[in-house]
Amino acid sequence: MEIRSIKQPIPSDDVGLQSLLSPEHLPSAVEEILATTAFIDIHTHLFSPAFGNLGLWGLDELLTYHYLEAEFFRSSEMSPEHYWQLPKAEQADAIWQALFVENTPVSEATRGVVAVLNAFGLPTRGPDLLEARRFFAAQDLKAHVRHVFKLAGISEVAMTNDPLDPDEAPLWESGAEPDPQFHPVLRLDRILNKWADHWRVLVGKGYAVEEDAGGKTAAEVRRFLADWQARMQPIYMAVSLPDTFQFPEQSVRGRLLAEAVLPSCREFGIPLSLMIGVRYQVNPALRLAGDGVGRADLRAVEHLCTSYPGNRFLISVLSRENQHELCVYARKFSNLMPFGCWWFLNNPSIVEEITRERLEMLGTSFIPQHSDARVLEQVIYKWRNTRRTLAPILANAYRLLAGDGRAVTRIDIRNDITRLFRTNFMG
Ligand code: RAT
Ligand code: ZN
Repeated sequence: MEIRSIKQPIPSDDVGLQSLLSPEHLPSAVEEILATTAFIDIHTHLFSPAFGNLGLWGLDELLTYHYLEAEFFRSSEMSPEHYWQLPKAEQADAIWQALFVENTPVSEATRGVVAVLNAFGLPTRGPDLLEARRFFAAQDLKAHVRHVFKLAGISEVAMTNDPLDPDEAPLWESGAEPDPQFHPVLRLDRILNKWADHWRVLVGKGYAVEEDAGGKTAAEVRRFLADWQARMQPIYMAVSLPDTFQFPEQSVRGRLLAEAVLPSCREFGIPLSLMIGVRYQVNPALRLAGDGVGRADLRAVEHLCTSYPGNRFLISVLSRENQHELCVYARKFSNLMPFGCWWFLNNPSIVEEITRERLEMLGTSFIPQHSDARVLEQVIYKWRNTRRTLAPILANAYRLLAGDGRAVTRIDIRNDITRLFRTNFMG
């Protein structure tokens, strides 16, 4: 994987780094090392500036994040039908009014907006958004990206790039400029989950595929993936999957996974990311905010890891109830890398529970978090919250270890944090 690695030479004669830390110094040492290690954000919906309007940033996008839209309809009389007809700035105003003026923004997603405003020194409780809008309108995007990444403590992010997205594909086809801070990820949702709506698009692009995925379809999808591999140079392939996901399965998805996607990932030497447990469109009136969660049958993961030892799997499960099973499977299969506390799980109480469980069961062999940011500035609050939640968990793990007879040094902590937030992903 072509990821820049931050080499932080550790001076072997530095007494401060090598000395054993006493329990009272652990919290501050962990906090400091978390704050000074640049993380890799392995799953976002952000785009590099070369993708133009596809990349969301700024105040109106922050306020109309679908996590906030779901909360808005609980605190406003406005119907979804009315809301969707409004221009974006008016949607943002309505959300600000309902969730930030008429109510105290204590939820995770609302606090996030407050934290972003605060990071830029903007008012967090004003009756209107004039000053904030003026601030964002004055930013030069490229410089703003660098500033935001610095504030978030990240060196690079993974994008989500679906080659069948009609808005995005033409940009790749005309040669999107690579950006070392934004890594492409080949997203397969349209191919694997919505084949009936998209197989004709492949036919239109010259691939001899069939509706029932018969005939030469698997070979042709492999050819399609190879062409996109060459065009995008993705660092992994990815798909989100329903709570009902089964594998193996007599279905188009089962067949395309087994005969096209898995062999292609092996051929290109890249992992496959599976995000399992979405109940799609439980309330379609809410659009992007209308998906729910369901417990999945992780025997599908067991089968994948057993039957495809030559593939590497990055796996995130959306249901809280699936988290322990995922850790058990990770203990069985070294080609499985659990990652992130995804979407409805990205709240401090649940992140804490899942991270403690993973540390206890897997040591440092997992990836604690990704941001899933859809709007650039969200990485500021999401990574800030991750660091804040993880610091006491890690410090406590080291305190327990010291109690059992082994104190740690700053070098140990730095190695662990680098492994968790960088090298576990680089493979
Ligand atoms: O967290 C989210 O924003 C979800 O809407 C999904 O995008 C999910 O993260 C996904 O990548 O499918
Ligand atoms: Zn996502």
